[in-house]
Amino acid sequence: MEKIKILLLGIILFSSCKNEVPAPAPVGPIPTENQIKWQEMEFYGFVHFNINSFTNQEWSYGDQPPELFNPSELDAKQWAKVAKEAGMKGIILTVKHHDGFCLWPSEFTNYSVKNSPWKNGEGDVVKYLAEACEEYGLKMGIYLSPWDRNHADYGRPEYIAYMRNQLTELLTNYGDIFEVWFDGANGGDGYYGGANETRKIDKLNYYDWENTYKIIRELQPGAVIFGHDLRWVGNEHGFAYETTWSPLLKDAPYDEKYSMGHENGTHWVPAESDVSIRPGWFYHESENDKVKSLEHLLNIYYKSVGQNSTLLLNLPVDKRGLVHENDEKQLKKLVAQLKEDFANNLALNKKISATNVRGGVLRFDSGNAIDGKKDTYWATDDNVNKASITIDFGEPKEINRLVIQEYIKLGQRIKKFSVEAEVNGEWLTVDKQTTIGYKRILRFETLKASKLRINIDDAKGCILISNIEIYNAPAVVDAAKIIRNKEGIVSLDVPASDVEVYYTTDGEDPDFESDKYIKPFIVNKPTTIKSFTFDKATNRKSDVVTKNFDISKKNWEVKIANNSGELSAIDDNVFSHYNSKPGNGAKEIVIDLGKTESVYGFSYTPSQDRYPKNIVTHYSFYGSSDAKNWELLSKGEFSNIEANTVLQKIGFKKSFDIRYLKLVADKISNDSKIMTVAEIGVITSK
Ligand code: FUL
Repeated sequence: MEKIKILLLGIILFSSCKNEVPAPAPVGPIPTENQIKWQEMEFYGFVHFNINSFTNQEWSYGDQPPELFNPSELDAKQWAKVAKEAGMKGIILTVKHHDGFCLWPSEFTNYSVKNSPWKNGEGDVVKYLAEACEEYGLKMGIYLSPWDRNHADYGRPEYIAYMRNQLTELLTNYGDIFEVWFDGANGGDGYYGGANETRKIDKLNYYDWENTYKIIRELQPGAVIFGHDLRWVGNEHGFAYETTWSPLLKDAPYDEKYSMGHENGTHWVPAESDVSIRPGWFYHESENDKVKSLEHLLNIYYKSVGQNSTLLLNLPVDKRGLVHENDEKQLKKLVAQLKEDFANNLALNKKISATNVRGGVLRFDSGNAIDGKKDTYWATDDNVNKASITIDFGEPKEINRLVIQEYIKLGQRIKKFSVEAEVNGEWLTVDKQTTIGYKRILRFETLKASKLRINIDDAKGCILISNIEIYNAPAVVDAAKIIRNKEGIVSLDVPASDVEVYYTTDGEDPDFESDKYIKPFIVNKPTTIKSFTFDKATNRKSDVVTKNFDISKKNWEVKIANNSGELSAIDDNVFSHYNSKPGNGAKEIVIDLGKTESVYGFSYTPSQDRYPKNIVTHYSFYGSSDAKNWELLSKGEFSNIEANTVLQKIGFKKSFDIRYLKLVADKISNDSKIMTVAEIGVITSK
């Protein structure tokens, strides 16, 4: 009896000793509770809606009359329902965009819904959204543009008091706010209470951010602040980098490295990827057929949520005050596909082992990585920053996705990792990557593997993995790329050869009765092409993709440019671009259309490079019948073109008959002396 007692005591002592293996110490900066809650939201929605939704603009000057704001059937519950069904966890609303128009009846300005005809000035979009979010279990965030092109005091100290008063109203009257978004576009020309001038501000100091943030901390202690608690990912395509660190050197220059975060970062400032479901942020009827394809949306998801970032996906609410049915349809496809992709976790309840387990205790065992609990993790001993973890499926399984998560509460650590699979008794390298962070999702060719091994090849300290999931996602069929060359020859390109491509040229949706694509064909006049791909092997169809062409550029010539490569501006290929050279004529280009055309507008596409430079931000557009006498047909800005480098379409009030066109760059990004043009086009049909 005595012996058994001693044995039992020994076991207890032994295991309590083992339990005393301490958790690893944090490495580098660590997230706050708020940042963790926010990161775990993963996917949430943006709603861009305001006066621009009624004027077909991306940015307005601050002078549009409030009378224009008049949604016929605004229903914030519809927005919330769509967002909820798409798996979003919250909605951030543009309560005030750069034009200064307020979606709530602010006490501090007349430029708001209270002076619009909508609900006789009694409406409050922010309130309706707060109620809708509450009903659908979503969190609400606000986008409050610091730049206000309407306000007379913008640029002066008085404006800061105005901005803070508004912030106080918003953070007091509408319940819990999860994120406050302050846009980076600040200062420039505007209405400014009638002054109609350009006002520059010092972005870093003008807003006295430190004291502005204090208001948020006090009124909404649970909120995170964009640009402070989290960072912009550096593009508006919705893609984070493969290497994405949440730690950041806050004062480092704002460049690509900043967007990727810093391995030696001193502050925890994770990335947020923002993108619109359409080319523009605001609603434009002409973009109803430009809603991103399933394939595109999936890519965005995998490159944001799957690359240690959150995804903020914008829904441009339309003139009715509703999320358009086309956007809703695409979201439904996305959520259905994601459900399929992550339907059956093949790592669950499988045999798992690691080359090192911290202190050899259960608390840090490899099994913690597949137990479905976010607060347990596999950890290694302090001196071990290189180790492997292997999942044994017991029998060969088809796999093509790996989800892996670090236990970020103690910092982001992993610098390098690789994945291997055992296929037919042989180990193959599946992928070699860098960071993991909160979540990394790898997509790879389907393999029939009996084991999967993840090698952490380098880390900033010992290794902490809280989750591993493995899936076999169904293949998605890629839609064809619809391309036209300068000669007007259209091809529908698909990456795989064993698929069928169907298309229409009359704007109708294609089906199996439509033309089957066999060889390139000519399109010289304004035409809408719609196409889908069908994969017989899987019996799956791609999304329908749409491309609108205007007249072909077959007979076009660049008449005046100051550098070679000028044909790139009119080759119907946005991926090539013309660069002017410094000096005379650097800021203009003249094109001969070959014959007189009746034009209703023109288009400009800036360089599609990852980090485009020399973008025309303000233009003058002229037409002529003889290239001597020029008439100014339009002058203005390409709103938000620096951040969102999409095709810009400018319509005229009436049509003009012109043989020659001239685009003059009145202003170029970064005050550059040269310009780039990926493509110039004309609009010949209304
Ligand atoms: C940009 C703004 O200028 C756009 O209009 C849009 O609101 C986007 C989310 O941020 O910088």
